[in-house]
Amino acid sequence: MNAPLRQPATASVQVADAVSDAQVRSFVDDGFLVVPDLVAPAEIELLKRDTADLARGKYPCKSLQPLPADLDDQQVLESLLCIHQPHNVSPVIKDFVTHAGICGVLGRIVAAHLPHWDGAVKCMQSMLFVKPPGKPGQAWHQDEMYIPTRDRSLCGAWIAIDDATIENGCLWVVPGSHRDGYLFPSKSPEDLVEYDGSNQCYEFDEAKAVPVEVKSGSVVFFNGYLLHKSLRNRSTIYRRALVSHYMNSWSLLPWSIPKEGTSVATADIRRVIQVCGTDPYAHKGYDPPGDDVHLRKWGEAWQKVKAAAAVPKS
Ligand SMILES: O=C(O)CCC(=O)C(=O)O
Repeated sequence: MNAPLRQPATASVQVADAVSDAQVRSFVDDGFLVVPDLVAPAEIELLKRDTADLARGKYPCKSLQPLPADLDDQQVLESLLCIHQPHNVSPVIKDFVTHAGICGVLGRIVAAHLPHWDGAVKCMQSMLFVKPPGKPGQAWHQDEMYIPTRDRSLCGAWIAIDDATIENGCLWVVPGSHRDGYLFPSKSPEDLVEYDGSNQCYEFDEAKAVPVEVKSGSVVFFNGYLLHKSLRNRSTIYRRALVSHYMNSWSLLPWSIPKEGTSVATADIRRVIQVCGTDPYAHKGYDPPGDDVHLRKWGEAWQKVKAAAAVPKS
């Protein structure tokens, strides 16, 4: 079999520093940081338009085919919880993955817990949460459970497209829960009205949780070990958010079980985008971006959980 096609390395990106030392310290201590007004109102309008355009199939791909033009935005969006990897197909979303203001923060915080880190950051994932009125949130979890890094540097940058409130299902976090680098045990969620069926962490003090209510255009940065969740949208407006995930470029990304003949120690997914500083592994090249998205739809997730629960345990 041929070796996978590699793109040439274009792996050095300079962005202006965008945070104070006090903000970096609070990210290291608390595991999250809110930066208001990082995304301009005109950019937010662009994101809103692109969310509906994506759902309408403006960028045709296997999972998103063009829909009839007479459907209104509500009809095309109403069953969508989340579009995974929208930057694979939308150039608009790809521009937000490399947003200069956001990357200026990432270049200071992502691996600020490591003494000699030089600010190099790469991105491996984007998710566009649509979360229409009435739709569920995602139960307590840690993102490192899904995307392992070798140095605890995973970081989400969650752009609030709408004002995010307790009522419409903002993020909740347990400050400091990232500090030990401990993966909490998890199980299927019990409350399938509140949550979308993804696994739920337990055995921690939930009384320490705080809501993260933010205005549209704010960005919430959070470490991959930070316990976080969101509740059902109880309001009459959408709670849209674009979250992209980043990590220290010096850490390998052992995101999937390595192919036969390679070892766990050197496993390194190269479907990444360098967004800040210089990629020390640029000599390996990059895997080409995906050409599809994955849809998390309300109803389907719930049916899956129900079906799994109905299978008798042997
Ligand atoms: O926005 C949400 O509702 C959940 C986001 C989340 O859990 C994540 O980005 O990891």
